[in-house]
Amino acid sequence: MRIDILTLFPEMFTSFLEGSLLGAAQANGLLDIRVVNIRDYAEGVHRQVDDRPFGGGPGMLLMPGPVVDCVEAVRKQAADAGHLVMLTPAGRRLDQSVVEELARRDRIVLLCGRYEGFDERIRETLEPDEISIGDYVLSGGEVAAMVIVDAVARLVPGVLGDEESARQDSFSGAERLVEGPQYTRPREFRGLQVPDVLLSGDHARIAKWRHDQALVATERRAHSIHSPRSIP
Ligand code: 6GU
Repeated sequence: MRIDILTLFPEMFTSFLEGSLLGAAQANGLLDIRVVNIRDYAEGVHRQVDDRPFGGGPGMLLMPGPVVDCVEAVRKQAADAGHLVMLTPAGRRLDQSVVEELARRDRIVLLCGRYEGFDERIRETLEPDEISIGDYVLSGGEVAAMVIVDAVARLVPGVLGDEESARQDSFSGAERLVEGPQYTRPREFRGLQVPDVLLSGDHARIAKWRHDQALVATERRAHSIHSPRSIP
């Protein structure tokens, strides 16, 4: 799978992409991830990429010229122009089913915004798939792009090594359950015991227990979302 990341802050991705999982997947040829500086497509001695909004208001907007030129040039680099994603808090909310949808593509192009947003004509010209990672405001799309790359990459066959691991994750499978509790050694920690069923060797009983626990954890989470703990 090829992923292009278009940003004004390419250095933010350096250590992220060198990390163990993504580093190995790129070395193996399972992933081809490229970071492109939008400023390389800006004109004039100042290489200007942003400007003040017409009509007034705070902050700066990304200008359509350099952004559209950059996206078009990068998409033309391969026969498959890829699926264009714009990172914006106004987009559809990312969840595991959106991640699975992105992971099925051969190429995605992630467009990161900074400042107060994008000139509207960028959307009108490029008609991107607009995605948000949640209802809060980030200073730019870079962190959101890293979230998408991390979540998508682990679904690409071969990247995790153990394909079963992605299949068993929280939010995977038809029921979209979160995982229940898990235990490793020691069998007793400060008087807390590992549940007997997990030591029984009865795989059917263990699978049923895990599913029941996942239902409990998912139900508890549904309640916690609607009644958050109060701030002291
Ligand atoms: Cl994709 N971008 C920004 N700037 N803020 C966000 C976001 C994206 N998703 C949630 N908040």
